[in-house]
Amino acid sequence: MGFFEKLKNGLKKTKEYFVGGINKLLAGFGVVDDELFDELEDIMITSDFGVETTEYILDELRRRVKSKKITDPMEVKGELKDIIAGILADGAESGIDPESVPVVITVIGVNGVGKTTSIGKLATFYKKHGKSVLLAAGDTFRAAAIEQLEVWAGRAGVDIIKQKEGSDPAAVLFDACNAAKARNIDVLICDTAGRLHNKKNLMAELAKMAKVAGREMPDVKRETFLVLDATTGQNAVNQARAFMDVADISGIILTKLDGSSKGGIIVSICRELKIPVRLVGVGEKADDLQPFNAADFADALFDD
Ligand SMILES: Nc1nc2c(ncn2[C@@H]2O[C@H](COP(=O)(O)OP(=O)(O)OP(=O)(O)O)[C@@H](O)[C@H]2O)c(=O)[nH]1
Ligand SMILES: [Mg+2]
Repeated sequence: MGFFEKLKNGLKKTKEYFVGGINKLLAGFGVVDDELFDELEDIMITSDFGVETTEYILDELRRRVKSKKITDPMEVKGELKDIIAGILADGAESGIDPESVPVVITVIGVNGVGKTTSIGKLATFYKKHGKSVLLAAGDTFRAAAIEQLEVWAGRAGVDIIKQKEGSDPAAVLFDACNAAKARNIDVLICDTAGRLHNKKNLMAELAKMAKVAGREMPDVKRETFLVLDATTGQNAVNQARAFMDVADISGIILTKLDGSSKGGIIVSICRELKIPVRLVGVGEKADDLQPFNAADFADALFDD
């Protein structure tokens, strides 16, 4: 399956629910009136666009309908797609450039959102582009977390630096940085624990890890990717706000789009958080993580 087909396939549930709903709605309306906008609003809210973003989009849509004198409901869809594509394209530095190395990436996020899986996929992605990759088992909270990362390292054919369960994540990262330097590694990716810390502990732990990376690899680009689970809807936006207080987030990985019919959340994220979406997860396998591209995404969403 090609890149675009895979994305379309990953967005199947959202396409059925959101775009399918809109198609049905527009086909049933003879005119563009307030009732049509009310129904559109319902579909967008239940697709997790969020209240604020839904209002913004519908205001813009009303403005365009008026200025372009649109009377055919079917024309509304094209305008809607255009507005959504515009919001998705607004995030600076979205996507990911595999040639932008060396880089140290720390992956953060709450329990079960898909951090470890995304790290495995990212390792596969860089490996495919000919880059050398090293993983750091920074989730030392559970032994199973270290083993899970080892399995992904094996799949991707990359090495992993680990310590025993309960060790200091910053110490694991310290080892990993030194191994990366000694082996001339292009991409070092560090896992973190997803347990719900209190904010103060989380902030201290992440700050300590950032300090280690900054000290050990001062000339290397550093990224912090926040992983959000698309199936959690607006909750994902709230999680992001909490993490923005404790870490300097350079991008978002939005996972499990394939498992959600409410993919509208990505529009809400792009508009409300002002953090670029870098990658999207569209399945559980190693090649089910795609660099985010706004135009492709809008096409895949609206394409029949
Ligand atoms: N369908 C689908 N499942 C995914 C995707 N990304 C991750 N998952 C699944 O989500 C579950 C949790 O993934 P993990 O990678 O273990 O999540 P985590 O954030 O590391 O979890 P903790 O370490 O417990 O905090 C696993 O069953 C993954 O297979 C995705 O894009 N699509
Ligand atoms: Mg994990």
